[in-house]
Amino acid sequence: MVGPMVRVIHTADWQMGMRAVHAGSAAERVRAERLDAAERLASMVRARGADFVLVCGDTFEDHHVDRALVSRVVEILASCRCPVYIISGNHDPMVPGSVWSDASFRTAPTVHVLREQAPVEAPCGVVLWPCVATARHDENDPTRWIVAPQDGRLHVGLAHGTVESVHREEPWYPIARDAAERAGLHYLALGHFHLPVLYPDSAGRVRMAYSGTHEPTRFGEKGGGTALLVTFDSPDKSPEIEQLQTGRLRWVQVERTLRERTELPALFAELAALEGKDTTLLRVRLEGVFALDEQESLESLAELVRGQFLYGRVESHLRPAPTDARWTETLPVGPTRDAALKLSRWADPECTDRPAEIQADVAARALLELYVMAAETDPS
Ligand SMILES: [Mn+2]
Repeated sequence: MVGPMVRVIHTADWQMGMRAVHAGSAAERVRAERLDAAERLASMVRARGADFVLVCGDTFEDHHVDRALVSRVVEILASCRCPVYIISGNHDPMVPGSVWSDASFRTAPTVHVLREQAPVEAPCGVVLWPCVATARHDENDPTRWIVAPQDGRLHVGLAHGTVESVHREEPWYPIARDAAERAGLHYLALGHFHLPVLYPDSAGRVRMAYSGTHEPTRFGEKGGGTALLVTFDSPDKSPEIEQLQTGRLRWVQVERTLRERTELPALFAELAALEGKDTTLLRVRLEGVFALDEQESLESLAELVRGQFLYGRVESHLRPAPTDARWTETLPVGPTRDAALKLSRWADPECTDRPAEIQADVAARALLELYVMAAETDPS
């Protein structure tokens, strides 16, 4: 039987030892922050009086991570001061000679690496169903083996994989959206997807979830840096789920297509006003056109991005705006060229055959649009 209340902290995707080459000069800091975030998580485990912790895969970036780092991670897990149950993921699959055979795991009696696909007794009478990843890729649903008996006990699964469509480009370890319900689990703790996602079952009860990575890992990853506190009152009720904030860094990606002269100063003001620059990694990708006399604004923007943020870079794919209409003559003969020639004529304020409903500046903007489109499709 389940006691009055069971509290579980669910986390995943620590990816310790991540090289973070995409963070350039801040790579070292990014790696250090992953350890800090794990320490913050361990202190939340203690503060919330969790009964145990579930770590759902990809604790390590790969099997080649530094052994001192493995010891440090085991130390942090042990500092939770309650049992910790870990499954492997696609980054750190359970194979002979893997990171999981490191001696430091044997020094921490509360840290349990679940090596086999078999039910495990956890505190408070809970039964765990670990889905152990044994390869980088697998085409089968890792939860398929689970048939939890409806015996009044609380049954909780751990799995690492892709719930229908969260990662279209990476279809490995597919997990059905109704996996928890089908397996008879009260809760299925998931890892692999880096943002927190809760999945209600057919009755509207949340029975499976991704916790999100404890610290975001890449540009554009909005909303990670989380863990879940899952509280079970009774097996008949869905658990109460609270999202905890464990991460600190933000990976911001800004993509802009510039057309008008006012846009560069506006973007500068927007980025200058961002809060928390010292914990923000920023990637700015610019497309479109800029006038030659805007070169200076572009350089100030690059300076702001590089100088004031923890890490920043501007990827400029801007093209200089045309200074006259000669480029239209390089277009292949056909409708695009006809349109360009017409717009170019209409863009002249002195034009006499421009339709009354079209203003010269509208025609000029449309012409610029065509210029960018033509430049982007030009393989040169
Ligand atoms: Mn993964």
